[in-house]
Amino acid sequence: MSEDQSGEIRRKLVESKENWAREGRLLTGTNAPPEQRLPPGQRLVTNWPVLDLGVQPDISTDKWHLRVDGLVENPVVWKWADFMAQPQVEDVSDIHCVTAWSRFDNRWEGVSARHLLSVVKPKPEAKHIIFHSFDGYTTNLPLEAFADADVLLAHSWEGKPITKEHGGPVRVIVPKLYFWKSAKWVNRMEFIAADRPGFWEERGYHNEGDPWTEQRYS
Ligand SMILES: Nc1nc2c(c(=O)[nH]1)N[C@H]1C(S)=C(S)[C@@H](COP(=O)(O)O)O[C@H]1N2
Ligand SMILES: [Mo]
Repeated sequence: MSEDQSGEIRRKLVESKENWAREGRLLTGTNAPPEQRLPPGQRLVTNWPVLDLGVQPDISTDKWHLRVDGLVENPVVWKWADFMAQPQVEDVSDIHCVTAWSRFDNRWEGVSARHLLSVVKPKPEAKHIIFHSFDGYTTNLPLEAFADADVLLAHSWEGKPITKEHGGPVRVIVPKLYFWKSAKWVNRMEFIAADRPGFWEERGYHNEGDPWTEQRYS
């Protein structure tokens, strides 16, 4: 093959890869162009709106604890020091709120769902999780959805402790679902067999909440 020919092949290869990259082909999430990262009906914001029931519990780290119970082999109660002693991970993900705003590239730090599962060991009957929060909020999630690689119990956002208004000291982050599934001020995770709706799920929100298929309301 002449140098010209191989140069041409190479040029075409690079060109098609560049096109793929522009289209976000074979890619999901952070490498896709903005048009494709934004689920249907959402608009991009650069601020971070606050949404909750209007009560923002003031939980200092010395009062904070997380109980994980129900259908697990090893129930735990983690105080702050126990929680911080677990392996720490970082993950960058997008927020999609059912009120139609999305926020890209949030850098979270905390304990991964997978690590928590490896510690508490759900029993085979465990199929769902109810998250309970210090403000009385609840939300439900299939165990499978919690076990996703990008799910974590976060204590930091962009390198700083999550503020009280956004659910600090610890909130759940479930990037692939609408943000109401991400409990702020989490204090208990209850593993159960039969699904049970949480606060918003009881009030007309969709039970699953996938932004890509617009599972907003039931
Ligand atoms: N404990 C608790 N968690 C909660 C809520 C709440 O009222 N209480 N609201 C949910 C809803 S509807 C949304 S959109 C997000 C908002 O999180 P933010 O205020 O950090 O944007 O938190 C979710 N988690
Ligand atoms: Mo929400």
